[in-house]
Amino acid sequence: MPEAALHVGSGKVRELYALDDDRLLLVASDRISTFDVVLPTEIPDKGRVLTGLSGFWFARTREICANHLLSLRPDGRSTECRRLEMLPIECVVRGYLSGSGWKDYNATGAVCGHTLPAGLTESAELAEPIFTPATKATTGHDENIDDERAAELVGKSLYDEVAGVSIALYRFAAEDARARGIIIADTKFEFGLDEENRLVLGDEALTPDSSRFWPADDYRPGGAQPSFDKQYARDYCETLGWDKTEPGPELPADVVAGTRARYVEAFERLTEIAFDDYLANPSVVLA
Ligand code: PZK
Repeated sequence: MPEAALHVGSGKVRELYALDDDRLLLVASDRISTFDVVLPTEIPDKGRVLTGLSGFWFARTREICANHLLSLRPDGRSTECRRLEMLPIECVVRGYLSGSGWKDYNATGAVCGHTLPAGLTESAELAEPIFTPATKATTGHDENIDDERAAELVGKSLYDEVAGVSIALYRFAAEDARARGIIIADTKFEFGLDEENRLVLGDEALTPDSSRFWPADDYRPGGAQPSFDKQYARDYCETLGWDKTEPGPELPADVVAGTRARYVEAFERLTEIAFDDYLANPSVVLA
């Protein structure tokens, strides 16, 4: 826990502290959620993998959009960042039909007002990525909204800017990841405004917790895809007959080790940096 810092928020697996008026500390824990439930067993270094990946993408996308990252702490799991005025929408980009996008398409033929061709199968790649904003639900699940509603929430010109920047960030990362054997099926960005009202990318970005990562070798449209990082834990949970309500089950050591290895593998494939080098000096991802 950081010294002399006020706790200002909690995510399911992350904590946020105020360092001073202008700076926050975002700390990624090793907690893992499956089926929306945080499990009692941690995955060692998961928070470091996610923090390192987020820093890696922030460093590589600065020309597309400014971001809130100031520095990575030597612990590898804590990000010092600029305090922003966060926008009240979740900026989701989908390159593939999965999750709530697949559900909405099945029910209506459209996702957030994007009418898609008939006959698409689950996990199909879309001809072009689509921007599918959602509201930040205070409880439960975020709700998909159309672009008219999202534009009401942030204003038309800012809406057009976040939509364009979100698509550009996704295209950049998805192309890079695909060349390294990982499909980023979709991803969620959170933006804020700085003191000069400039658009700044915040939160974590392009991690397996804010995105769906799929192993490209196993990609078979027509059904759900395995998760690059969480599949061992999900498969184990499915063997238990657990009803997916709190409390979640403990994970056995082999499932923990297998899951940790997948997180580290995602980090090393995407960054081309040895994870041990990151542990020795987290700033290596920013070079
Ligand atoms: C901010 N969250 C969500 C994330 C949590 C909560 N740079 C920023 N400036 C101001 N506010 C935020 C950020 C960021 N990032 C993000 N809530 C506020 C959140 C992680 C852990 F507890």
